[in-house]
Amino acid sequence: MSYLKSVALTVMALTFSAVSNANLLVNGDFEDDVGLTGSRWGVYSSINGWQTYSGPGIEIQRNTIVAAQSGNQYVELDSHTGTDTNSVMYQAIDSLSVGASYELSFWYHARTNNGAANDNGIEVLWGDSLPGATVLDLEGYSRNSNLGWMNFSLDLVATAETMFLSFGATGLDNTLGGFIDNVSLTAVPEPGTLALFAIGAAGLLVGRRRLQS
Ligand SMILES: [Ca+2]
Ligand SMILES: [Ca+2]
Ligand SMILES: [Ca+2]
Repeated sequence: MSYLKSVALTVMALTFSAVSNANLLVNGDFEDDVGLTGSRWGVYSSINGWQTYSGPGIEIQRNTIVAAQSGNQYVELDSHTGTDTNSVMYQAIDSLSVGASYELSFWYHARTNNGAANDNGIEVLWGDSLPGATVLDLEGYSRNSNLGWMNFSLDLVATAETMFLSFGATGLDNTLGGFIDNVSLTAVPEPGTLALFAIGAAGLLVGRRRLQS
């Protein structure tokens, strides 16, 4: 492959990835400053991009129990203060295309060895109003299975321009639960968009070939 041809393909690949991979979530990595330093943790009614829907709040841990999957901070939703410690947090996402698919990706880590009692349960909810419907329910994971951080992804369809994505702790309310980190929501390119990119790529290649001949 000629140098120019490979540059053209690289530019197209980068353009395509910029179009399809932009994270639509605010603070999906939970790295925005909440005033934590060192290996500290705190519970917040809201953090940038995310609000508490129920329970005592969003617990941010800064490399406290495990190293973050990405950056320094991650979230535990079996939070701290009160008796019903399992919390739900949500983010509203605007300007979506009704009927379009979006890929949700996030990382999960079990904290305790009590998976049998669903101590580390995390559920994902999605809907055009709160609390939305459960679209994924992680149950039964134990830390002593040594699975570490696990990536989960699923396709979600927008049924309105504004959708609500929520994460909630489930199972034992005991301040110890599943961790989540590095959450992203990205548009899944429609077949028509892919076809346009393919036509564009073919056109560029033909153009190069003509210049070379
Ligand atoms: Ca993070
Ligand atoms: Ca906690
Ligand atoms: Ca728990």
